[in-house]
Amino acid sequence: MIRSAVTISLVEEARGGPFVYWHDLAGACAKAKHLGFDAVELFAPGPDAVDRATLQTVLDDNGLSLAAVGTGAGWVKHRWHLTLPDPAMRARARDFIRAMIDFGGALGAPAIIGSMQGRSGEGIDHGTANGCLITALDDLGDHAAQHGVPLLFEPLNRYETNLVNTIEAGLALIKNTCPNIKLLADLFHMNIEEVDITDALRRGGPQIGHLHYVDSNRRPAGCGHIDYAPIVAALRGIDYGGYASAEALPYPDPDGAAARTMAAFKSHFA
Ligand code: LER
Ligand code: MN
Repeated sequence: MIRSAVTISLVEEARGGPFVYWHDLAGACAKAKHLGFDAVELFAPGPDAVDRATLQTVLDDNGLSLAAVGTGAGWVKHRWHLTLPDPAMRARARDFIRAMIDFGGALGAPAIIGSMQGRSGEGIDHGTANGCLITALDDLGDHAAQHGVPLLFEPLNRYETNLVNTIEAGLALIKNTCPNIKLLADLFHMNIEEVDITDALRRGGPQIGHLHYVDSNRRPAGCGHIDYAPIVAALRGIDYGGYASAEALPYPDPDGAAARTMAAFKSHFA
């Protein structure tokens, strides 16, 4: 069964980014419950930004699960990522992600590596950057396994990274890592990079661990030009049983984005 999730950002520096609810964790969870979401995906400033017991209480009070936690605050707040030329800075990125894995893992949620994959170029060639990424994922994937959760790795479009842009490239990458890494299929990035989104999902098969459910223009599902029927069929075909998580712009506003997502979710996955 595919379950619904909606994003909440608590990161000031991410303002303007693709998150539905902003800043008010308890308020967002109450709204998510009211609309019938199964879970929330949290983009937090760091591992200590939200008290875990408080978060668990807010989730329990609203009958919600934690679908996943983002790690991109390491980049937007600190300018750390896993493929920086300086080994000390890469170590900071890895420590930050490890702590975010512990934060989410304690609540049964996987962490996402998206923008923290970084890029090659200034001071680091492509092969070296790729090697750094594999070494880090190997280590962090093993770490996530201690919590009984996978580590989610997200291919991003070409304007955000030059390392892993497609599901196929993601599959090639994780062949070289520990087996506890799953891929995150973000329909916004896939609409830019994939030749055929449904083929890519089928190729990903059991390695697809999470879905960013969003439209071509990064507005909520149904507000752009993605044709969802074949995508839904492809997800069913691979027995996808994870979340469809609305990582979308708050268009026309957070409440409207959440309501539009839930209406689309019901029409696609009911
Ligand atoms: C970034 O564009 C994105 O899609 C996020 O999920 C990455 O952390
Ligand atoms: Mn995404």
